[in-house]
This record gives sequence, C-alpha cells and structure tokens, in this order.
Amino acid sequence: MKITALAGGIGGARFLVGVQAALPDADITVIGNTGDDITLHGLRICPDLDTVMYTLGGGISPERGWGRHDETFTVAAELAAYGVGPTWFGLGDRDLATHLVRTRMLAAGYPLTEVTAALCQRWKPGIRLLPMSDERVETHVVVETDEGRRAIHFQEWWLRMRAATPALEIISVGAEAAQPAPGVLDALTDADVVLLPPSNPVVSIGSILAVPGVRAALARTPAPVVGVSPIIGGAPVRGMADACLTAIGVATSAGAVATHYGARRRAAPGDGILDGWLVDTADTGTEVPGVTVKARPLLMTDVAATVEIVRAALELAGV
Ligand code: FO1
Repeated sequence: MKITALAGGIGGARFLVGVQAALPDADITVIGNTGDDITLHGLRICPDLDTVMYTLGGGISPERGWGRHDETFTVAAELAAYGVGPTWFGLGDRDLATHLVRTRMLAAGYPLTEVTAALCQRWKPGIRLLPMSDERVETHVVVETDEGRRAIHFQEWWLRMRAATPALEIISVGAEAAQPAPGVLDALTDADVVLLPPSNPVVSIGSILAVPGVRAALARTPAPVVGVSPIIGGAPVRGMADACLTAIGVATSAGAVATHYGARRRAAPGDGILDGWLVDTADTGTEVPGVTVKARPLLMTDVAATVEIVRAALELAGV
C-alpha cells in the first residue's frame, strides 16, 4: 500500500511511528514542512525534517521530541559566552553535525530534496522524506513591538515569545514563488491513501498547503484524504496551535480545523481537501458538511495507542 502523509514536527513524527508500526510493509512517503527552517550561525536548520528523520531513524531525544538523544550543548554555551545569540534556539552539538552537512551540500548546489535523501542514508527512517519545496519558504509572524509592527521568524515567535505575543499575521515568505519539490505532487496523486497527522494545522500542514499546486493535488487525488484532529476538547494536544489558529481567525476546535481544511467535493473540485476526519471522543458529535467524521480516543500515549488511531484513519479511508 502507498501511503503519503504531510507532516510537521513532533506530533507528525509521533503519528508516523504508528503508521510504520501499523503497516510495516507499506511504501510511505512523508512530505515534510520546511516553513520552520531557519539560518543561524550561517547554518541551514530544518527542524521538522530533522524531527521526522531522527524520530523514525532512532536518533531523536525522547524527552524533548526534537534534536538528538544523548545531546550536549557545549558549542551553544561557547557561543553564548561570546555574546553570540540567539540563545532561545537550543543548538545541540550532535545536531550541529546535521546542519553542517546540510549547509555544505546546499552550498555545493545540491537541492534540499537530495540533501534530505543523503542525510536519510545515515538515519534510514524507513520512509521517503521529501521537503515540501526545494525553494526557501519560511514562516514569519507579524507582531506588535515597542518599535511598531515587525515581522519576525516563526522560531523567534515560537521559542523566545512562546507564541504569547499575538500574531497579527502569519506569512509563508516565498511560497508564491516556490514549486513543490520533485515527487511531491506525484506522491499525492499516486497514493492509495493520504493522511494528515495531528500536526499544527497552520504552520505545519498549512505551510505545506501554501506551496502552489499542493492543495490542488490534494483536491483532485483519487486517494481518500483523511486527517486526525490536533485539537481535543477545544485545546491543542501539544504546542501552541491555538495561537496560530487565532491568528488566522479559525476557532480552536476539531470541527473548525476540518472546516478550514475544507470538504472535498468530487462533483465540483474546490480547494477542500478532506474526505474523513478523526476527532477525539471529547468532540463526539462534531459535524463537518461533506466530511465523514468519526470519534475515538486520539491521545498518542504510546505506539500501541497511535497504531489504533492509524488503523481508525485507514478504516475511515476505506483502505
Ligand atoms: N524547540 C524548543 O522548544 N526549544 C528549542 O530550543 C528548540 C531547538 C531546536 C533545535 C533544532 C530543531 O530541529 C528543533 C528545535 N526545536 C526546539 C523544535 C522546533 O522549534 C519546533 O519543533 C518546530 O520548529 C515547531 O514544530
């Protein structure tokens, strides 16, 4: 079975562990969000690609959910001693090697798709990991500061401000000029099923949908498209997706997120992308016109629980 999933960071990676465990023989392609990417100290860092790669490849820090296990932060401390920031983005010593290799390959002219494939040759995540685009698409957030409105990088808003300062606007900088990376559109139209894990619907899934052509490919793919709500009982399971949803005027509810993704009407393809939507039992009764909604426990407390969620999504997809 060919499965394609759009994935952000920690929640998406955790869900993918369940997909692999549920279907060990499946051919899985992951379209990874690169909107969180940032250049620091001259190094290109791809948090969501690395989180998927490390999580499925066995290198992730289980406590943090990002970065490497057995990590040290000696270089970060030395940079801080020089007064060289930012200190709000924790760069681990082991993780730095990934950014050094990636930056070196990008500088040599390799596209991010090939860089990602090269890094995965070490980690062997067991899935094909595609960046959403080889072009630079970065999520920036407009906030009110003492000096007036400023656009700051998503990571600064997320990590330094903890998304506590209201985002007046969330922008995928560069999206309009970007192309889907090679293989991305085919992965959406050739799949037997497309899954939307419980990643952040705005800055993870939303960033991927902002790449021209992706939403249209999802609207027209013959594969069923089923998503898993990242919102349970009106609150995000992790992270601060509520701050992101508020920024784009979407209520923080399982139903509102599905409505935001849109129902896929085969008769008249619009830009809706959902056929099915899994909500937690706390949200039983959620109705989304044009979308088949099923309620079941959605907390990914361990791999076995995640496997059950994946199985429910595949059942809802009818595969
Ligand atoms: N998340 C944090 O909460 N604090 C950090 O210091 C941090 C550093 C970091 C370094 C590399 C990396 O790949 C991810 C990192 N993350 C950190 C997670 C990252 O900010 C988020 O996972 C995504 O960008 C949002 O999902």
